[in-house]
Amino acid sequence: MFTHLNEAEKAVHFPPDRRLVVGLKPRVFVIILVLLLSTVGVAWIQYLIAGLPQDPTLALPTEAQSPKGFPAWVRLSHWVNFFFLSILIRSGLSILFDHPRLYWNNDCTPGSEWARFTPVTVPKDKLWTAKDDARYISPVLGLPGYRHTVGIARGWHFIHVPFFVLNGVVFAVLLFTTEHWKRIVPNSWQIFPDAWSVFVHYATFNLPGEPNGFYQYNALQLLSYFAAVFIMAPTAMLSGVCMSPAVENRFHWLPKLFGNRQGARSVHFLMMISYVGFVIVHVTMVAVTGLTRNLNHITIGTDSPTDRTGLFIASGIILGAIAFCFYAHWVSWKRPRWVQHVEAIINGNLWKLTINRLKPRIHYDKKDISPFFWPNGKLPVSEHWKELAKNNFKDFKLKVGGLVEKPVELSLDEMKKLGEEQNITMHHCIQGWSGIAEWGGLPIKALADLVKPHPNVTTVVFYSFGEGLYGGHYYDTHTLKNCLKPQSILAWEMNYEPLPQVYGAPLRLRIENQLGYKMVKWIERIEFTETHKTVGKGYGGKNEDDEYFDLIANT
Ligand SMILES: Nc1nc2c(c(=O)[nH]1)N[C@H]1C(S)=C(S)[C@@H](COP(=O)(O)O)O[C@H]1N2
Ligand SMILES: [Mo]
Repeated sequence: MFTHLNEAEKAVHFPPDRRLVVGLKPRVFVIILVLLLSTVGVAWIQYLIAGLPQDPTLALPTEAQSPKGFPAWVRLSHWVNFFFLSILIRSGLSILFDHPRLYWNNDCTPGSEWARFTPVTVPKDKLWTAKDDARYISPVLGLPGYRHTVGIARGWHFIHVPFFVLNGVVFAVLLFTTEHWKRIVPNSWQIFPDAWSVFVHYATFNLPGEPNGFYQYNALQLLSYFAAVFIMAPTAMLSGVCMSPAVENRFHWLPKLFGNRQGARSVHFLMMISYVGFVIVHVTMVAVTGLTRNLNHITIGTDSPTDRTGLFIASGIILGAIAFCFYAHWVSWKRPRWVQHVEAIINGNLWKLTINRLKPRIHYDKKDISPFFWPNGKLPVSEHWKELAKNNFKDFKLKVGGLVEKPVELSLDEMKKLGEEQNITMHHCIQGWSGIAEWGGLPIKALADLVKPHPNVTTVVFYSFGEGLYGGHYYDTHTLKNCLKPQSILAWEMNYEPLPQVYGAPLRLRIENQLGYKMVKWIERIEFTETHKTVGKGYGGKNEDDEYFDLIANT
């Protein structure tokens, strides 16, 4: 299947070290222990001292309840949700493993993570880039799995997000326009003590009476369904949105709901874990409380305890979803451009109307500057760059040309005379890490004013001295519009010092609403053009060409 990959690609995707290690900070174990003690522990104490509480399920009416049963829209959205959720979780895992560490702090300093999924301790004595840090995940768990497949994984994730949200919204609307909301929304405080009593039963292995789900759920079940629909899903959606650089830059207060941007990423992960936990318990309960009847409820909407139709249909749906997983792998490896294009068609258009219009704002000041900043990309091997570096780039001349009235070549000193802007901003890498730094340099607007692009120019190409992950010149493109937004600069300064080589000397790009891979480092020359389609392979950048990163920034 992988014969079409070249050696460099195989080396990245199938590294020799494929260990999967889960490391948690000791305080995480303490929290888990406290959670267990305050629930299961207390349930046992109550059971041993006061005996089993009365089973509230016995007091529930068994039939003739209204609303009852499972209308077609409930059944349909349930299975649609199952399908989307499985794709979102599996592609999310692939994304997570591209930066296998979770933090509550914005700087992502190695060692400060509360959870890690890598055995690697970041070496201090050599350059260890964020891409070096990416881990392997089995394709059984991840979509597409393997290592450093974040571009394709994001494709799958984002293609399904709008439909997952839409399915949820349609479900919620129908729930409240019919009376079915009463089935999963608590309407009396009594539900909480009742749910606790049911929980004491389960926790002490005394199965409570089982109401027929066609008419009633027990109190704990009702609360779990409520949480899955009205707490976990919205929290997952909100924390997902908060990871967008454009959203963090414009609506800084939103990620703050989760502490900060990395808090949002951690919560997003915790929602995934909650869903996995929910699905395990849910499926187990469906199986042990009358599989055949339960599956008739949720597939054909009847209450027959013997008819096998539901069982067959549900098995068919699950097999279909598994078959789709195989198909998705085939697409991921044989037709990755499809994923990239479909994502661009769906999300590109959505984003064009929404977050691509946002302008970044400044929120950070000196005290927020990160003590650590993950580097990414390989230092240029070009002799020309090395020569220039020896002399601190005194002989460097930035070439600016293309469809402009007045092409120029500028030294760093000449650029400094044109103007300087200093901004403290947050960097968002597509892999998941972030960092806050000060960047000083020339607003691209000043450069555009100088060279005067033709009226038909829409795109600016930034060529690097450096190479891409799989070789070949690194470059990326931006819309002229993005280049003219506030804080779009060519930076020669980082944290009030000359830009270090690792971080892109002599010049690097800062276009704040974009992800890190669009911020070309070691810039050699700039070209104003009508389209990105004639540059490189034509997808808008080295990562878009070779790693199938999102095309949406250029729409
Ligand atoms: N020339 C070049 N520029 C590059 C890259 C690269 O590999 N080569 N990597 C990009 C990525 S993926 C990120 S996240 C940022 C990292 O910038 P930093 O090293 O300052 O953190 O640089 C971007 N610019
Ligand atoms: Mo990145």
